[in-house]
Amino acid sequence: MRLRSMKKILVIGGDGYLGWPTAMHLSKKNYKVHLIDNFSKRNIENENGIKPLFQIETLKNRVNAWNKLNQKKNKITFSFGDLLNHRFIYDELKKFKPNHIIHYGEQPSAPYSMAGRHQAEFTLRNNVIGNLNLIFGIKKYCPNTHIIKLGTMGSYGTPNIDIEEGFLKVSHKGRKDIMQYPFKPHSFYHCSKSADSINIYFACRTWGLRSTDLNQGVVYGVDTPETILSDTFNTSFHYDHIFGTVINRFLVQAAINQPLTIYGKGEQVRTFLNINDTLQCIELAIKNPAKSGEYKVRNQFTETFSINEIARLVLKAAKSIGLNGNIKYLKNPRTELLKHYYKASNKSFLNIGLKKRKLDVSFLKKTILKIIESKDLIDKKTIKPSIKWNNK
Ligand code: USQ
Repeated sequence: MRLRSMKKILVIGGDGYLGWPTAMHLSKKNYKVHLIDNFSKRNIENENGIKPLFQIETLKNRVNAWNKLNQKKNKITFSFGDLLNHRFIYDELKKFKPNHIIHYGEQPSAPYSMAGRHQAEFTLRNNVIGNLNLIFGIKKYCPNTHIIKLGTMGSYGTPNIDIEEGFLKVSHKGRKDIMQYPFKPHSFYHCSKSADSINIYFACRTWGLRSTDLNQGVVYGVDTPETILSDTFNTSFHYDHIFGTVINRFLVQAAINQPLTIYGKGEQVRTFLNINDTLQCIELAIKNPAKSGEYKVRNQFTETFSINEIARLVLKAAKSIGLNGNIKYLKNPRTELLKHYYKASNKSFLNIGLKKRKLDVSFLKKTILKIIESKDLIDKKTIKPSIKWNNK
């Protein structure tokens, strides 16, 4: 494969839980991949005394090891820098001129964004202004580049009507229009993602940029075909109360015979997908890009569950390998609807060929067994939620 014909992909947030597996996956598929990261997630880990479960190498070491293993011309490259520094991202775009940008480079934790004014401000500034600098850079240096932006299902919240993909047909006082789907975010983090969606849609309408906004559900899982090649390629798997997402937390809790921490009554419903389906969706989004001036929204999830349903599946898996498995219902630290209607569409990805992986007991069992191998590294102190949405 000649470099000249190879599509170039910029992955922003290449050090993260999804960014690093995406980088390896696309490099394997013969895309030329360049990463950038500001390591802000590692700073938040240090600030809060938390770390991912499996040992992770520095990004430089991972990139070097990957390039050595592959011995290919299309080596992954990496630049350290911050989207808040607009000159940095302008330079990167000017030099690399990507065909597609996959933008994961945002503060991803809802609880962190709710910890206080400083954390909310950091989240909004880092995410919204970083994204703004990126779209200004694209306009100036590579206006034909396709931006694949990681959004969130949490921007829609839990409305009492069906969730469509980005837009809603509205009929009001005898007139009709198609509007951006109303936002009812779950946290300041989700507010930052909603603001990004408004800004990107505006830039597509006004400057003719092209973007796919991927409203992703809650991701779970540890392994991808590339991370399992060597411990050096591990990704940042969290189980703590800040970065750990619910299924990953339950798996770790089950592995150490701790009760699963259900917030409230567990009747809240969310959408979910396996980390390998994130990779599949990214590739589908690359192969089916938005056109110039188009702002496309795809809801990125495969299944819908209540938290109780998730807990029941994890318990079944835990019990099948002789673990105790039990549940603790905690007073919900978040402000969220406890019981609600929920029906979300994901037709957009199904129409372009998404093959759904199912969350099943055998997958959960396998993951618990893997976690048990590293159970001495689990810091139990970081599991209990201590951040409240409203500490009145
Ligand atoms: N939950 C529990 N027990 C726990 C942790 C969470 O019952 O120990 C419940 C929460 O109350 C919430 C649900 O599980 O109702 C999901 O919480 P989460 O922490 O797994 O996910 P969330 O904070 O919404 O954020 C995560 C990612 C975020 C992504 C989002 C997709 O951190 O980056 O955007 O999932 S979504 O949830 O669809 O908005």
